[in-house]
Amino acid sequence: MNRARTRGAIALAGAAAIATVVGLASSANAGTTLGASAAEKGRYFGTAVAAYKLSDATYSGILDREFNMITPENEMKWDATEPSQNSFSYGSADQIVSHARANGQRMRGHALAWHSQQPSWVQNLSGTALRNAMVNHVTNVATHYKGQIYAWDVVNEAFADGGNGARRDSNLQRTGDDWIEVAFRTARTADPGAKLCYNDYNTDGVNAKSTAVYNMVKDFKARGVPIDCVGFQSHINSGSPMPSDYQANLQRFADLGVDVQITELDIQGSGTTQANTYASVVKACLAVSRCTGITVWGIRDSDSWRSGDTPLLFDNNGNKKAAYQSTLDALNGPGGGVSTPPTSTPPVSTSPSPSASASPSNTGGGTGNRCTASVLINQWQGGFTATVRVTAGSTAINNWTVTMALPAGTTIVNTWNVNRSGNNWTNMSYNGRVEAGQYTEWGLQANGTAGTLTPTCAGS
Ligand code: G2I
Repeated sequence: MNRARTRGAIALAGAAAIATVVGLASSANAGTTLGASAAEKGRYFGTAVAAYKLSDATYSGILDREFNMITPENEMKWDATEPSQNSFSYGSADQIVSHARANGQRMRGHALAWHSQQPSWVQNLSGTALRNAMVNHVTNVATHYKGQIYAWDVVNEAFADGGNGARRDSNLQRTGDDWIEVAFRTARTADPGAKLCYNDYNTDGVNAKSTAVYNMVKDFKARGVPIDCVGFQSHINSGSPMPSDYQANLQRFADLGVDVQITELDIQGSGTTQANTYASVVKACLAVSRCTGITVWGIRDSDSWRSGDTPLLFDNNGNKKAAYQSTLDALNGPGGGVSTPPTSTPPVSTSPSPSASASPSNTGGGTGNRCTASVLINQWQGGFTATVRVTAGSTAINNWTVTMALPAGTTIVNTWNVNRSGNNWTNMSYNGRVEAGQYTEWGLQANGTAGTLTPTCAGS
């Protein structure tokens, strides 16, 4: 039953050693882009993307150079994906997903159920009809993108501002308090491989609203409602400055057993002040081992929903700002050890739900020199993920190579926590060290049929 908890405990046991390796790697080999530097810390660095801007060469040039996670800014919202009831339109969102696939970027899905940006037919529904429409929407959209989403914002902004920690009034809320857990359960069934997140704003420090979210997450964990992560939007400005307990707040959520992510970061300002705040946010994430990544809400200041605040990392011409450099420096700085490196958090490995454990279609394994490798396959129509576990023998190893061939006709979409050379898969800088009897995991996503995979492991 407590598969996720057991894995977490084992991973924690090796955390000190992994952190040491990360520290050495980062000083010797500092990244030169946001994505690469975050990856060296076992994290991602993402941005919101608008499909219609992908044809802008400056925009996509920066996107593909710097970012390894993409959130569609508007294209996966309800008004975009189901403009009329039960008639789905995925054109713009698919364009972004194809771009991500072609450029080795992963996807955060945003957002399945939200009071805002609902098509007018939804705004006009209530009661059971609305509840059923929501379930149908979540099922269809999550199924369409099954296997292609690292994490979904399943429910967005469901709590009210102000001091009482209440739910936000909305048509969805009026269908009953359980609408949130119904959305999460529905999403888990549709895509057992995606991490399922609750996402909100003004929850970046310890306050009545974030505590209400905290209590909901705690309750969900206690009752087995499938939730894997909490997103903190972090729209920081003069009216909503970075709270002094930002890191402590991330940590208290992480301590509930969920990943935390900074999902829509932008910081009003300019020059050194803005640069310092960006660095503080990055350092806070690096200090929380379950903070798996940071997404900024746009690329250039001119791309921002609040362009007048000049809140992003690149100016209107696509030049790097001081905030870019401070962000990169913070990513390359000390700290950032991870117990389970998040780029290694494969879509299928930590899902605690019963449906996830039912989904692997086969398992294989092999014994080798100083380590063993086993693989868990999650196959769906047309594609699969393979999560490979490398377990050290009776002595610790510092490097490993898994040999594993994929069947002809398969094409790799994405890999995490691993370097590949043909059929040889070797450790990254941060996950080569595996203590005696402990394990690390890496994975891949591919098109085609996995069949039976037979990994063998060699450690040194
Ligand atoms: O408001 C900032 C963000 C807060 N958290 C949830 C995010 O989803 C939200 O993103 C923003 C987008 O950045 C805006 O681009 O959400 C807004 C809508 O709530 C987006 O604005 C909308 C405009 O209001 C529409 O008029 C426009 O048609 O963008 C649409 C597409 O360009």
